[in-house]
Amino acid sequence: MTDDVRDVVGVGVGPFNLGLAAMLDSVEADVDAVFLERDAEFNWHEGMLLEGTTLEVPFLADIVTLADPTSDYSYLNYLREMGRIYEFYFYETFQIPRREYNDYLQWVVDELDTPQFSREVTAVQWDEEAEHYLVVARHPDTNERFEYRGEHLALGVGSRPQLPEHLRGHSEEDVFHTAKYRYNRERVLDADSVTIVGSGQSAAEVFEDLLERQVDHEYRLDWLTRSEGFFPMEYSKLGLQHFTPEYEQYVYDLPQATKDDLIPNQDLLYKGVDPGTSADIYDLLYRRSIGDREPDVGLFAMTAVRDLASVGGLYALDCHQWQTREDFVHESEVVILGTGYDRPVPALLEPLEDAIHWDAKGRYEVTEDHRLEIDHSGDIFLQNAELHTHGVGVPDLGLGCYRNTKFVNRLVGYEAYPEDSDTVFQDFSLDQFVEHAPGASRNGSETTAPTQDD
Ligand SMILES: Cc1cc2nc3c(=O)[nH]c(=O)nc-3n(C[C@@H](O)[C@@H](O)[C@H](O)COP(=O)(O)OP(=O)(O)OC[C@H]3O[C@@H](n4cnc5c(N)ncnc54)[C@H](O)[C@@H]3O)c2cc1C
Repeated sequence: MTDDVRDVVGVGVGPFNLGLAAMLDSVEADVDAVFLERDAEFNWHEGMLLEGTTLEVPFLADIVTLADPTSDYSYLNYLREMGRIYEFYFYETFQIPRREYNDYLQWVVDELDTPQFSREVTAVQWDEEAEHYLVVARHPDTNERFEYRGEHLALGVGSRPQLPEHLRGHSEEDVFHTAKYRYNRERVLDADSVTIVGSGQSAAEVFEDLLERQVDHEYRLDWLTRSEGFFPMEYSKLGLQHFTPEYEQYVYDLPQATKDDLIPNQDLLYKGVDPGTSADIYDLLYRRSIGDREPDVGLFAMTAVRDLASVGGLYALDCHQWQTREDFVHESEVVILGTGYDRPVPALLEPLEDAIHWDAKGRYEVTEDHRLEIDHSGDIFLQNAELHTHGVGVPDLGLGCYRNTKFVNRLVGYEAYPEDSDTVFQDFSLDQFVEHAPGASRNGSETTAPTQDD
């Protein structure tokens, strides 16, 4: 093995791989790592960094605290270093501004020497003779080629804005994904009519932003969604326990067919509208309608947008109300698509295709500790690509530390960070419930409940 073979090469620098970089930096063991990012600098979903928006998880879900509250890379230490800890103390709010979370992550990037920017990874190969990965990258502007070698990989390329096929192919200034909203906002404010499609948090934030600005710009604003309503995402304390190691383990242990039925039906655990955003929108509409005024706004659910055609400077949305089975056309100058994100298998893995284990639906097979099943001795740690095997906690920022704990401990070969367990007040698996509840027993087995004779 030569000196230039790193222990781990990270692909992508989002919150999850940045967390891994920060957690590796703090362990006693000497781990040689590099993390490669395509963009020229760090930015977290820049197109949606809107004034007034907050993280959907408490600040404790920064990239290190749940694994190590004493870490130098914690959000609280960032505040201390910025001279803002007293200001935060009286802010008294767990959900921090998204702009500040971004600033915090940029601070961590500056503190570390393992992230490298303007490095787009184009291919990963396995060097059969040397038994390690060869990672090929290019500079996106100059096309200069770089090679990195690593015993292991951490794949953290995140997700991609999803534009339904039938809504593509129009002017990118007039019809675009919410991920591009901030870049296109000036053009939107000039329009006479704007329609937002979808009812997740991003769509709601764009709607709220445009509703606030409507008084100065006077466009017609409509919000359509295929969902049954503008429903909230789960925010009750017991409900949030679905984002824990225990629930993740429960899902992992289910048969794949059961997971495939379950996961698509759990959207409202993490994809609906934040109840606070929903209340803000409602209150704004209420104030706008004082004195019998009609806000120039429409909200309409249960409506699928089936097609989009450009007609004389406007877009005609071919709509279908699926419950009453009625069709209609809706015209709008700008259409903003809050149609979610997907996680395609990145092309950079093509050279490894034959060694990767795929399931019957062409998805990765994944180990319990979030590694790709592959015929090579080097591990590939999966960040946020294993929703189909581990469930809804996978994209959640609060579970990033737990996943990275597993990766770090495996890399260093000892328990550098504790692997949390027993984190919930409820049971998800029957085995656990039977173990905890004296009155419960599996059919056919003896109850352990105390009897009157005991
Ligand atoms: C607008 C928005 C808000 C969200 N808010 C929350 C929230 O409040 N709470 C929560 O729990 N979750 C939230 N999420 C979900 C959460 O999963 C993401 O916020 C999080 O960014 C995912 O982190 P990641 O590291 O997987 O990927 P990303 O943050 O997407 O980062 C991946 C990085 O990889 C880079 N990359 C991709 N391909 C390559 C390549 N070939 N070579 C080099 N680099 C590459 C990309 O440029 C990118 O910088 C939100 C998601 C969105 C879209």
